[in-house]
Amino acid sequence: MLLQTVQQHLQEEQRRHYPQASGEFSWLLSGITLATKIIAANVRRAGITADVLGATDTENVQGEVQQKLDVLANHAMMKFLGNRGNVAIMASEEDETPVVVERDRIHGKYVVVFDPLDGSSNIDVNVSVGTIFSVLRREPDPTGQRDIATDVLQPGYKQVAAGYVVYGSSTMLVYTTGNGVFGFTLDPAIGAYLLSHERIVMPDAGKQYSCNEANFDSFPEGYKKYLGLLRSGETGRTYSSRYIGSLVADFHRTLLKGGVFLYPPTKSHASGKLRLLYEANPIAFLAEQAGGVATNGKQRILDIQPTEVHQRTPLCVGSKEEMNLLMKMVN
Ligand code: P6P
Repeated sequence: MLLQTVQQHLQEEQRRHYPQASGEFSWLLSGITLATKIIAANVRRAGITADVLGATDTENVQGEVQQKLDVLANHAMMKFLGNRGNVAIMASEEDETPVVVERDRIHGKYVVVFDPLDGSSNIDVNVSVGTIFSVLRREPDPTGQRDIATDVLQPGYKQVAAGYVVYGSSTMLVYTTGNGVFGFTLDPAIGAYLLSHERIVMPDAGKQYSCNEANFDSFPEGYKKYLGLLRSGETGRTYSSRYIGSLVADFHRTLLKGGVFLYPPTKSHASGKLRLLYEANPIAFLAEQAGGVATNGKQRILDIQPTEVHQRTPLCVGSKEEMNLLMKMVN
């Protein structure tokens, strides 16, 4: 297979689907790939370099103690996206309010929302973590006075790109621009993401379900019945349970192997725990582009109109077969 970098691949995709493309989007994505290479280098050395393991003495907007790598990852994304010249607004899981890039507030064509290091509480025990991003378009704002919420709170079907980097046994970038899903593996020897998964398609059915079963007793009844059915073998399929507790890792496995990932409403998170804008929406865009399904148990994730930057949602995502059965049982 011809080794192709993500930049080459993106240029070809842009030429094929958007011949008039200015190259601005490719330039934006290169900011994300650069930031994630820096994050990867620090995640990989976390145990041995300057004190990046462990928690800071600060909390983020979620009230979660910030891991030191969270802070580093957020700075990297802010710095290398903010200097692209075409990103007007950035919204991060780590920051209460979106950041306006003043220099690009008028002409900037893009908004990027991201979780710079999802699952970071797993870092100290060497479990895979990830960076998740979602790119939205925005109209120029000649007056510079537009309410930034107008540009940030867009439904997921308006995303122009989405992806994640999973810092696992290898570092992989998976992204879509609406014409399929592609995977690139970081070659540390040359510091480049090389195409390793041409056009990822999620299997129509799988053999694994993924949820935090410690919350089982507080799941709504339909979810309990659904999981009971998967476990019983009455569907004609035998399932294993796999749960890492890191969304990017749990979804990456579901994307490649099929099956279903669930974070239903629970007693402690009645509206679900995962965030709509920078977790559920990019994951849902990727899932649908790979032939899968993503809902909040009642409606398509990508159709939800956001009302707050950090709003939460239940998330059910996976193969057609498992998701069609789920929708019949939880509604
Ligand atoms: P729980 C990690 O903290 C995270 O935001 C997601 O990456 C992951 O899917 C979820 O929370 C795990 O939550 O309640 O099972 O620990």
